[in-house]
Parts: sequence; structure tokens; C-alpha cells
Amino acid sequence: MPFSQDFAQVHYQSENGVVTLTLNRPERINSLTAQMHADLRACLDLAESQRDTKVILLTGAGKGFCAGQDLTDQETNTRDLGEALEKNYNVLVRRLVCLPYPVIAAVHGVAAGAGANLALAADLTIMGQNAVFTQAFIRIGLMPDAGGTWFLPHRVGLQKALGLAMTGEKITGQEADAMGLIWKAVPDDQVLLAAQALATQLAQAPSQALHETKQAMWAALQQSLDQQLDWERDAQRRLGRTADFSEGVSAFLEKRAPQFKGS
Ligand code: T3D
Repeated sequence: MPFSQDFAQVHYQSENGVVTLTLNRPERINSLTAQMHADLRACLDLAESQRDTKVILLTGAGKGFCAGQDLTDQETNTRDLGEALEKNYNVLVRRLVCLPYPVIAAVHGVAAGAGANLALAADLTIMGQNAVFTQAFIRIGLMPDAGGTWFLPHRVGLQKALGLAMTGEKITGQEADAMGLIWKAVPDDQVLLAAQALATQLAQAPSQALHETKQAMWAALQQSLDQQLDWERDAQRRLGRTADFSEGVSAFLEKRAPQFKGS
């Protein structure tokens, strides 16, 4: 059953296993506030409490995905930014990466600062070809946060990572795609459609295999080949005992589409 709920700054919608979280402060390009972080936590709690959740799709209302931290926050210049990261951004990034299902970010218009790194915390990031990605931090005297200093060098290598972070240069979705920063750039007017199509595809895929794939890939960024080979052995052993594996093989042999059930 389709379900939707409006939180103060995030819209929650769930349909056919796809939970869409729409950042909803379009007048400030969905810049992040403490309230928005609280809403995102509540939305993820809700998604995780629903047994049929298969995929999380992150998007933004209005002209852009997310402009990072809300700089109109009265206390921005005086508060302890480390505490703000620990309480909000670090919690969010860690949670997205650890969720047992794929997270897709649909980036249209602009993704700046922590908004750009929120997009990178997704497992798969889709951007509009002309959408703008910028590590805007340096322009206000900060360094990348929300995982940026980790995501960037892992995705594009040290040189490009340092260039993006030290200059804050705006790159397009097309450039981000070419340098391997994102999964795919698509025509600007098709970002949400493409992300929804991908989410629907993944919602119908064998969910345990997706979960094991996600965990193994993230783990690989910190492990040796030797450790990964052991990891793959154990995970594939688990998957080999699932009903979805039997169904996949049967469907192949019977030349029909598989019907995966997540078991
Ligand atoms: O503080 C902590 O907790 C530490 C964590 C920090 C993490 C960070 O994210 S630091 C980086 C913060 N973000 C930025 O520095 C980006 C600031 N915004 C921009 O550079 C530009 O707005 C954009 C490149 C994102 C988009 O430009 P454009 O020309 O498309 O739109 P605009 O006209 O600049 O923005 C539209 C409105 O949104 C405008 O308001 P107005 O003039 O119509 O009343 C603008 O002020 C507002 N807006 C945009 N970004 C933010 C914002 N308001 C508050 N905070 C923002 N980050």
C-alpha cells in the first residue's frame, strides 16, 4: 500500500518497496538544519520499521538537491562545529552506509557542501548532466565534512579529490560521471525518473544479495584481497542457501523472469 507522511522538513513516501525521502526546504535549496536531520532520522526509523522497505531514494524539492548546512543558522559562527558533525552529519552518513538496502541519491540542480557529500554517501548517485556539484566548504573557510575527505579520494583519486576540495570548483554531472564520482549522469529533466526506475529495478532484485553486495563492497575499501576472498566465501555460502538463489537458477533454466521474495 502506498504511504506518505509529511515531516517538518522532509517528505516521506513509500510505494512498492521504494521509500522516497524528499528534502523539503526548497526556498533555501534544502539546506540542512537540526530539524531536517531529526526528520531524516525519524524517516529512516520509519523505513526500517516497515518490513517491505527495499530501497531508499533521496531527492530534494524545488530547484536543487541540497545546498549543505543552512548558513542562516544564527549560531553557525559560534557553535562547536565538531559537535554538530558528531550529532547530525556523522550519524546520518554512518547510517546510510550501514542500511541493509541500497540508497540512491537523485541530484538535480545543485549539490553543495555537505549536500554534495550526502549525495556521495548514497550507494548509487544519479545526477543531471548539467547539475552542479561543489565542495563549497573552502569558500567559507572550512574543509569537506560529512565524509567528503573519505568519499572523494576513494572515488576519484587524491589529485582530483584535493582539487575539488581546495578550489571548491563547480563541476557538472557530466564531469562527475566522467571522473567516476557518481554512478550516472542523465538528461536534467530525467533525474528523478531515472532514479525511480533504478529504485524499482533494485526493489525487485534479490534483497539479500543486494545487502551482501553492499556490505562486501564497503568493507573492501578497508580490506586486503585476502580478506575479501574470505568475506566472499562466507557471504556467498549464505546466499547459496536462500530461496532467491534457487528461484534465480530455476528461472534461468526455465527461461522465465525470476520472482524474488527476499528469502
Ligand atoms: O555548520 C556545521 O554544522 C558544519 C557543517 C558544514 C557543512 C556545510 O555544508 S558547509 C557548506 C555550506 N554550503 C554552502 O556554502 C553553499 C552555499 N550556497 C551556495 O553557494 C549557492 O546558494 C549554491 C551554489 C548552492 C546555489 O546557487 P544559486 O545561485 O543556484 O542559488 P542561490 O540564489 O544562491 O540560493 C537560493 C536561496 O537559497 C538564496 O536565498 P534568497 O537570497 O533567495 O533568500 C540563498 O541564500 C539560499 N541558500 C543557498 N544555500 C544556502 C542558502 N541558505 C542557507 N544556507 C545555505 N547553505
